[in-house]
Amino acid sequence: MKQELEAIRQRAISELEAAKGQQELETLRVKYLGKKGEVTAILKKMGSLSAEERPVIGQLANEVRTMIEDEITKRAAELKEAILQERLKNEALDVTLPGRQRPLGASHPLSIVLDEIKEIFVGMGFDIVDGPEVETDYYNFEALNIPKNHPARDTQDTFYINENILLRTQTSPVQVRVMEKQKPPIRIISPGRVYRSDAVDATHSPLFHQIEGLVVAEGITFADLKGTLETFVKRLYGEDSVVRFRPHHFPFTEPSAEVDVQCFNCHGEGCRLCKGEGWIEILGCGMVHPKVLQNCGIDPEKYSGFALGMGLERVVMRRYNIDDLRLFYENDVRFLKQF
Ligand code: 2NM
Repeated sequence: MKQELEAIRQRAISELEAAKGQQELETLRVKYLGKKGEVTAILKKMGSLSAEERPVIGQLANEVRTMIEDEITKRAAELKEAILQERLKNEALDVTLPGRQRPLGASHPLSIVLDEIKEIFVGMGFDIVDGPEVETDYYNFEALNIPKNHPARDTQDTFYINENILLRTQTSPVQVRVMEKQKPPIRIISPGRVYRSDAVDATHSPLFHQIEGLVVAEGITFADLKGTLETFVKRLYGEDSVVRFRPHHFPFTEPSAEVDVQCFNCHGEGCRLCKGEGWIEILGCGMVHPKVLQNCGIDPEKYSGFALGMGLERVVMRRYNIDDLRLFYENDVRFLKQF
């Protein structure tokens, strides 16, 4: 029995040393110290021993058991430490490494100037509204007094989805939708993307941005239009700006005008910037045509209004001296970083 115990001790120790996980340790514990374990079996057989042998073997068996228990505890701690060390190695952080750069974005020049324009109109009590970019023929043309066969509907200039559905060529359809829904007084601007079937060059793009404005209430006159636009232009280009109204024609306004600001580069002398004109055209406007009001369910006998429209790209190009509008859409960071 003594030899048996010695053999068990040897085997247990070498097996425990080879154990590679907590699960294996548990299996070995059961194998040697469990109810049906090898050491337990020896203890059970002690009844057959002589009175002299019993305490000797008993003591030895207890020693072996204690030894195996201690060895299991020791191996368990070692394995835990090994796992920890392995994790520390794998998850090591080199705190001396430089941080990863997260490049900070910036507002697009179109957004910078659009925000400024919105701010000016909001300051005058206008609401900002938007609407669909895919429109019906009715909202984009018919309601705006542009009947079938009007040159403004030229298929060359307009992207048609089908005969009745198209990409809006102006943001006026948004204003028609507001007039249909909302009773005057109405004071809104509608900035957004518009589409024309133009070939791309330095000054043309099939997608560009417009800001249109609309005021409808009782007693609105051309004087309100002039005052509002003069205020707008002076806030955008400086209080000393000189503004000029020129008669023009639009199907949806009557009378209509174009607004020029005196060239801030040459003060009217004529230079490269204003192409020798002395004036720079910045927007179109007019009194909303009675037919348009009527189309939207507003009584033109009771209400009147004015409207305006301007292209955002042109304003921004002038502001930053940008000579090619394609730069706005290419998203080249070397361009975008400059604003
Ligand atoms: C312009 C010029 C003049 C305009 C008209 C309307 C509406 F919906 F009230 F009829 N919205 N925008 C308008 C008037 C647009 O763009 C150069």
